[in-house]
Amino acid sequence: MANADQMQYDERNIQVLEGLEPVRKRPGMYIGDTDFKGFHHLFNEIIDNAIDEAMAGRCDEILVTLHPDDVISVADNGVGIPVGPHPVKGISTLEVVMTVLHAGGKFGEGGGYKVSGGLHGVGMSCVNALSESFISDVYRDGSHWQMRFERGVPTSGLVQLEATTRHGTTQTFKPDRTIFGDKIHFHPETITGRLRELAYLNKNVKIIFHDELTDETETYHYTGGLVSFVEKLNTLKDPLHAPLYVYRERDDIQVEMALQYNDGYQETLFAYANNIHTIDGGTHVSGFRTAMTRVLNAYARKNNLLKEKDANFVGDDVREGLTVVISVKLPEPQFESQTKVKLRNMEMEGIVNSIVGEGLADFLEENPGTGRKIIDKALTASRARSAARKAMDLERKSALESSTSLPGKLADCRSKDASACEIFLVEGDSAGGSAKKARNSMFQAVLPLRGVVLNVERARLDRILGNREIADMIRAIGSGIITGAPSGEDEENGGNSTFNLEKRRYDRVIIMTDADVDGAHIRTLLLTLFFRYMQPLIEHGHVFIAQPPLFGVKHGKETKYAMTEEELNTLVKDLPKRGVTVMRYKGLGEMDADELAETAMDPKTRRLVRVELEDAVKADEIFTTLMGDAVAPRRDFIARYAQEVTNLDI
Ligand code: 0RA
Repeated sequence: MANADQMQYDERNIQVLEGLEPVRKRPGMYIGDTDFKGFHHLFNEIIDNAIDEAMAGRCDEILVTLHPDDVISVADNGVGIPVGPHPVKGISTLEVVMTVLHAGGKFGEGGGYKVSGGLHGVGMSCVNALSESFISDVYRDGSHWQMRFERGVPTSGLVQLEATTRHGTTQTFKPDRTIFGDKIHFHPETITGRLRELAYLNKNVKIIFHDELTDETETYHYTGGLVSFVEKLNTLKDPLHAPLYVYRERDDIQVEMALQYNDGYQETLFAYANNIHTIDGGTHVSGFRTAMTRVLNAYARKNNLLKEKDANFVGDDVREGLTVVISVKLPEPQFESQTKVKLRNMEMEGIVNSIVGEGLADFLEENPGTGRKIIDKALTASRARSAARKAMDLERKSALESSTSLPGKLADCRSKDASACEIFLVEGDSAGGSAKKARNSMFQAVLPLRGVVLNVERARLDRILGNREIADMIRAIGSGIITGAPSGEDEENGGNSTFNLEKRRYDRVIIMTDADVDGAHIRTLLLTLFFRYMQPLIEHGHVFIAQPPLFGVKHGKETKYAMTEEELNTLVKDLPKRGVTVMRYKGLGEMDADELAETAMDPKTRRLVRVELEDAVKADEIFTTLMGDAVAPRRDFIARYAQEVTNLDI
């Protein structure tokens, strides 16, 4: 028999279900998708809440445990989610937090947090709604409290367990298989990547990750904070000076920045707002850029390093070889949208500009040697840039001469509908010849590339544009290249990017190289070009890698293909017996047109891998390792990841 308490409880269950129903009906609206990303978004939400507690200065240790069966828990040593009755709802505050959908705003206004990770802030209730089980353990007010849920619905009341002096919150959950299917699993490296990033951004918190499946434990705690982050990013580069660190608070806003120039040409910039990686930049980034250009110009003029006749530095001049991490924390962050991660708060532009400007000016005054080095670097960059501009004007001029400007070696497709077309970048003229025979010329274009592609990581723009193969690719693809701000804040900043995704002449750019070491090398060089100069092409999923096989096994009229020795062995075993011929293709050129079409080009049968920019930090590291000046790390890397390098799908 149900007592009065349980009856009331049933009614509440129905209310909870109705409240969280939109989340279960349209999970994508809340967490982006129900694939790998959305699955990990659940974890991000829960860890962000623990980090919020750390940002409020109430927690300094977080333990993340990955249990078997995709159960994960996040334990913090903060004050614990309040369990007392909620002033408005009557039920416990914990239950409110876990079952009531909050419209963006962070729970606990006033007494709650100053700042919080707003973008992920769909709330713990969303994660709860999308979890087949969720257990909240709270340690506060002298007791251990616990409440359990299934798919957002409480399956227990708030239970008071043993007495304890401990304080904090442990959230344990398992994503709902009926929402996410049974193919996705927590990926430890995705989780630890985020934990490492959070530890760099919040130096006061120690984050421990324990993987019960491997019984491995990893601790992330960087007392150097952003300085450690920048040093890490520059590990394989040659820095010109010790990092510059700036931290200041103004009103309720915290601005933190570390930067260090190296002797390379690339800019590496990571910007965060409330711990969210703002890939597309925003007001904090443009404030930073304005400060850099303004202060370096003023310093160079004052010290007569820029002469009267010299023009001022522009933004691009002070970017070469700059590695910088900017992290701002503010009470009400506004982001452009869920997909475009760009900070919008207008006040941040001026605040970052002024704080970074002061910090940089002080640093230059105190370190004149470093100041001189940085200005020298900007001067060299500025000169190289005007040479590049000339080369580019020529390039652009010829590109404007419409069809005649398409490279001579390009076998273009007949369709002019870019959304239906694809281009194969093929290693070598002979493979190019086979590809031309194998293609469907209606929508497939072929551009053969001769020799080894130029390593853009080690060349300046003028040389890059002067390289025939690269210029041909740029003209064939049609969308131009990024020459200025790489992270989307061009509009605000008058950047001089000549990239326009809409102008691409093909929907898919397919890299097709031999399945051997040289092929892997050329593929990596091409990926470097796309990563550094056409990144939106990768971001929007337009870059692919063809997967031509290494082996063919002929059995009667039928041919089957294998990518590896292992696959070959299985294949041969599967077709046990007589009349089996094994062919080993030394290169694409050895395949006949039919074979090439079937394995690498015909959309009905080919294998293609889409290139993804999953983790920008890792990608940056890989490209630096593989393509930069330092030889030893590259050798180590290749030796360590020989398998992945040949199958590099970053
Ligand atoms: C609301 C108010 C207070 C703390 C929290 C929520 C809180 C939330 C989470 C989520 C994960 N760990 C957490 N720890 C705390 C402050 C209440 C007070 O001042 O006592």
